[in-house]
Amino acid sequence: MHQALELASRATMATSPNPKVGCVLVKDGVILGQGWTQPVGQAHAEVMALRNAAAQGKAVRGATAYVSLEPCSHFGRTPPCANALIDAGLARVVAALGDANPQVAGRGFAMLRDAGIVVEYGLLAEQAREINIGFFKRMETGWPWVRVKMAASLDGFTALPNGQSQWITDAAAREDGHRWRARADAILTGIGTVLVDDPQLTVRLPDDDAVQGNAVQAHQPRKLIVDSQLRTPIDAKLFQSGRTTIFHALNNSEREKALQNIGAELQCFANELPAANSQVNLSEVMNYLGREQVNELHVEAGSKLSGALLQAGCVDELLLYFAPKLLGRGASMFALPELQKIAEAQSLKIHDLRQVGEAIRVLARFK
Ligand code: AOF
Ligand code: ZN
Repeated sequence: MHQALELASRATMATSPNPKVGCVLVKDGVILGQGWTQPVGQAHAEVMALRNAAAQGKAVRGATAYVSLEPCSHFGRTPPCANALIDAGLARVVAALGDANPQVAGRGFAMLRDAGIVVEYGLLAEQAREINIGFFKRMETGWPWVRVKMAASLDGFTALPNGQSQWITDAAAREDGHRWRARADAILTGIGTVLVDDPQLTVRLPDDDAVQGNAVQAHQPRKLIVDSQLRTPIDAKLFQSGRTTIFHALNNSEREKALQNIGAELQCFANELPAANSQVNLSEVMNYLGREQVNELHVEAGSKLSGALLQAGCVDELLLYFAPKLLGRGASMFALPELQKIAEAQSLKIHDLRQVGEAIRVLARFK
């Protein structure tokens, strides 16, 4: 199963919204074939493993399949993997965990059992879930897995009072940040950041990632901006490549047309009736992204949007880089309402803690 998980992590972002799965076929302690999920619409891991065994002339009848997810039971873009395993005459299937897709959940296992195959699951389930954490979140709740990234000084400031923020963290931490961008389906920012930083919101990684077969290089996440009053400049750098969607809360056909003319997609999700002071309804944004099959959403925004997402209960984890610098005064990380009691504080647990370059990297999740 460790090997199956390693194979799953070789699948590229092109599988999305389909989860990344790995499969190893074993008989008498010998690996007969292995495979991982291909780009969406193409073969799943189990089919790739069966093909791999066939290509080597290995007979898989009576073998065990170790799969990092329950084999699918449905005719989606591809036929059911459960059928392929049954037809190949496998004796046993060991899965890490069940599929959360309601079209599959439990049915893949049932199909295999009905065909007389021994089914077991639960092996390395937690690790298997981590690889597809966005897929599971979306299948279970309809919303993407939302990660908010922030870089700050050791005393918690993200910029100087005059707005300067480039660069608080060193190149190593910034490159690490790009790796997190690369594994997301979409990157979200706010109009404040667009106006101040004019970000490109692209993934930029050194070539060695492509060479090592991580293949994160090719994937550029979709770009998203929360811009209630449609203030995004049409010459903003982020329009230079990729697909951009602007969430707004204003009816202004002139601005709308100007932005659509340069290729931006617009979605009006106003909290009240669309007007000059309306705000974007962030829950509606999450519903929309779920419908758009965004599994993992990476947020790189300022304190206002990041704080608002926290307040709206949209955030699953914080990815924080603390550089060993003191700024004394400046912009805070999250705009949150003043509390009267410590007991009212939003409380998280540390999921991962390590040093990246000079910075301390904290991955914290809500309980
Ligand atoms: C598997 N093995 O490697 C993956 C699975 O549209 P389709 O046919 O590609 O099916 C997509 C669904 O299949 C997806 O939502 C998830 O439930 C499952 N993914 N299943 O047996 C795989 N990637
Ligand atoms: Zn399948």
